[in-house]
Amino acid sequence: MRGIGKLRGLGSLLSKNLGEQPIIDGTRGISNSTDLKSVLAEKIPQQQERLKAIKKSYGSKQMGGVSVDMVIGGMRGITGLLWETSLLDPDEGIRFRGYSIPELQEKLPSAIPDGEPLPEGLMWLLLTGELPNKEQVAALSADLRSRAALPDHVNATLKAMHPNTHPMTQFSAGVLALQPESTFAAAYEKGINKMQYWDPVYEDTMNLIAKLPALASTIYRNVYKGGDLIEADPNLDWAANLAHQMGFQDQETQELMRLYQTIHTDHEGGNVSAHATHLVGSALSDPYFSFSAGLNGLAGPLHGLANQEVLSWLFRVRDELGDTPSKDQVKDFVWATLKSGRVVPGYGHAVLRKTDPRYACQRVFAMKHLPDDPMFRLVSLFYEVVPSILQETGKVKNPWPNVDAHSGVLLQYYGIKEQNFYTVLFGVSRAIGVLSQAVWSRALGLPIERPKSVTMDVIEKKFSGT
Ligand code: AMX
Repeated sequence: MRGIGKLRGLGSLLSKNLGEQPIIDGTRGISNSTDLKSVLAEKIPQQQERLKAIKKSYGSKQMGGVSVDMVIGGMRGITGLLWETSLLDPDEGIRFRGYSIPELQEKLPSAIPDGEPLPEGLMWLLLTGELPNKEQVAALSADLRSRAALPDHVNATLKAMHPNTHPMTQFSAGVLALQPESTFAAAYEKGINKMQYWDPVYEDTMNLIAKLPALASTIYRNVYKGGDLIEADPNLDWAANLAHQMGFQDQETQELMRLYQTIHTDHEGGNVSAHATHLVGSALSDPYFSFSAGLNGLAGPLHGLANQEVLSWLFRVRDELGDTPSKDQVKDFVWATLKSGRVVPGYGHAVLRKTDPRYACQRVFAMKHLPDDPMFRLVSLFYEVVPSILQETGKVKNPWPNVDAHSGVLLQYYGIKEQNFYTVLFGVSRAIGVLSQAVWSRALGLPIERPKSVTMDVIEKKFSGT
């Protein structure tokens, strides 16, 4: 219960600073109820009071200055978002509600003894700040299953698209095709009180996340398997059903999918997919609109598409140098990539300054299940070679691998060979993080985003002394 202990600590620290006005962190006590929505409903008023007290007491305090470099440089280093579900430490990596990935692998319920965590467990944690027990995870799994069916018109929409349409374009369009089902949009039209926004956003979040395995697997089966769809298995959990509906029935692939779907959920609020979802949601666009916007950002090669790029790149290495290239050959290949003005995909990060723990846990999985796979060996060889080369360039701030440097090789090993599809799998997972935050964004009444922009003229006039 470390994360919760941490939050408790923050609560008491804040109350001390505020004198008689205690700030309640809302995560005190562990709920035994298996009904996620009622656990959440209990916590929301406390968190609303907490935010009000923070605004009142600290609203005028400064959290760091903004330099011209920050304004021009994609807002790097500016703290400008509230994001409750996870926090990224540059050296340590991601923590979900205070818990690291290895801690979650130990503490979250799994489908098989000593197995990988179930993403439903992480979803419960992200939404409530509480580590769930087995019964709570089972109840959430069942709730998602009950909402999972995809309306027929969605597949008809997908099929009407040009056959060359990238799976990510189809995925985003499929999410938009579901938008007429939005409970939030309907409630807003009827004039819902803003204190109640979180409730229909929660319903949309549950419905949309529940349907993503069916949507993603429909795209997969349409594009690569002749449109022969597979029904969901009522005995399987959310991630295993995704693998199952794609056509992968063996337990090890389903375990990989559970791990994959857990680790890609959330990476605090400033990354492109999270921020795009948050920004669009701040206009009170419903979760279908806002998550689709997040997916469009995830589709960029500097963000989620990097997992596809990594694999294409590894294949080029293998085609040119064979299965077992020497270190020197790999070094030359990396330098050639850099000299041609391209990035080394899967390496670098805007915030992280160490090997991504999401890379590290996939490496552990590979060492356990596929230690002798030639592609895994190649990935390991790159891990030995790339960081020092990127350091040598003198400009790359983080020479270490990120999550995307590893995932493709694991998927390949289990027969999911279509790399154009990989970012869809990333997107399915990302929904859990960004939509859990969307529930809290509406519960906390966060306002429409509207940062100030300036022209070059303004900067020159301000600082040139003219
Ligand atoms: N290969 C080559 N050059 C790189 C590099 C890499 N992997 N990572 C950074 N650089 C370069 C930048 O392009 C930039 O060059 P420039 O000054 O000539 O424009 C310079 O190093 C400084 O960049 P930075 O501050 O270290 O990184 P950033 O915050 O601007 O960008 C990121 C971060 C992830 C976009 C970048 O590292 C990159 O392009 N990596 C490869 C693509 C990738 O793996 N993306 C996935 C990231 C994780 C995710 O979102 N899924």
